[in-house]
Amino acid sequence: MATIFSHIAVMTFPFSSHPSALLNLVRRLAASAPTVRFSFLSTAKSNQAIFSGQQYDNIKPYDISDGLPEGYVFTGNVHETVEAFMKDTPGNFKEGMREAEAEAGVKVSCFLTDAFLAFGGEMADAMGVPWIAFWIGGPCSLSIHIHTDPIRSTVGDTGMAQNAEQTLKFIPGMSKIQIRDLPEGIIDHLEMPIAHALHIMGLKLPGATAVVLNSYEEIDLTIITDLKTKLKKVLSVGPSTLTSSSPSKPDESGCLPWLDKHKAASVAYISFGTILVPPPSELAALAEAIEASGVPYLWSLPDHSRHHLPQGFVERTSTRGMIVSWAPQLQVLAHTSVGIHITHSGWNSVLESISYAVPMICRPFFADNMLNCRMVEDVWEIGVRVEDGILTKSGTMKAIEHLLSNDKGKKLKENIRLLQESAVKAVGSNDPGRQF
Ligand code: U2F
Repeated sequence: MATIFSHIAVMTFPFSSHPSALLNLVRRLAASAPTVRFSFLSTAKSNQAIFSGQQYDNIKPYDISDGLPEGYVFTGNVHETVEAFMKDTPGNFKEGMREAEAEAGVKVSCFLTDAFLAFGGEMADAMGVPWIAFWIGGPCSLSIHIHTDPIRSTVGDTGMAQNAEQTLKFIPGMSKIQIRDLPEGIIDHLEMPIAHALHIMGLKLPGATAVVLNSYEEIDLTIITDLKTKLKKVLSVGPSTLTSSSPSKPDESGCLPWLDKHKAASVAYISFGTILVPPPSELAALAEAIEASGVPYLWSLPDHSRHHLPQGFVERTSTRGMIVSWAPQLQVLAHTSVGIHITHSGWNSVLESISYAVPMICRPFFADNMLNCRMVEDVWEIGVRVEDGILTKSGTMKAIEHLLSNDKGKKLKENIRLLQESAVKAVGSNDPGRQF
């Protein structure tokens, strides 16, 4: 290991895809700055999952408290674990940082944090060092958090229902976004602890030395231009998909050889991200739609949800379907057989679909999902939202037909190819499949 000249404390929000996206960025930075030590502070569970035994010369993971009582058994409620963790901040990070400084023998001279952790800015201020915040979501959702107060004052006390269809045309680049697309915690559900943290984040980010976006400028030029007038420095470094050098996990279930057996652009890939499982009735409806449409499918579905599928569905569709508990999503979307992505519209999933030009069927659930879905359907026109926003048999079949149809589907495909081209150009790569 080279002599350490400076020391960066990296602070993660240890849930869903947040830590792995931040580690992707840190790996890129660490490779080009071998004399900088990156102390990666996260919970033991998250560090174990994302490092999975892998070691780096100048990135060192440190486990910090998750705030949960000893012997805690997960109840299925993610909000509970997020709340416990947030209550333990910033003390748990300060303790981790002291340990890292003692071991490295070099004081921390910069903070790189998940943007959710705005107290990282206060820690940096107190030490007189820079704060770099990483926004894992899209420019559109960041803009919402930066403009939370103007949105609240425009809507007033009348709430979501009264204003559902009102657009945010008073925010640059957001004229297609409606009030009903807003994440919880902007004008309703203000009691959620994460809502408070995100409001504070929106107020503090203008003080950050720089905000790093997991996106690229051409995708949302007007929004990013506006963000640049509100933030000191905006660095667009994505899509991280096209810049990372290894897939998240190996193809243990054999998805790729299975895909090899199918025709080009014929398979529907289904996944709802890292934390969400649709309600049982929607899982059943989706399965019925898949069966009736005859489309081949690859479904990433946690084991504990499989009993919600209609009886006999797996057997009846076994020659054209595969269900796995985890798929190597990047490689799956990069595979020529995949022609449809059925998704919750999490930002990483949307960016990955764009990176490999796979049009989407969106069933948004929470947080930024509704915003991303609106952008996909109405701004970029690279996918459709399922009818009435929920998975029904007939609505999902219509969406599948739409994507497979010659005229409408072709247009979506052309649009997403153009976005893919601009993404590839933005990260300076000629071949989006090069990392596999
Ligand atoms: C939360 O999002 P999620 O982590 O649930 O969803 P995504 O942002 O779409 O990220 C999912 C990642 O997990 C990977 C996939 C994505 O990189 O490639 N993955 C996989 O490799 N294999 C699988 O079988 C399933 C998933 C939140 F829900 C969203 O609203 C936010 O946009 C996001 C960022 O804040 O965090």
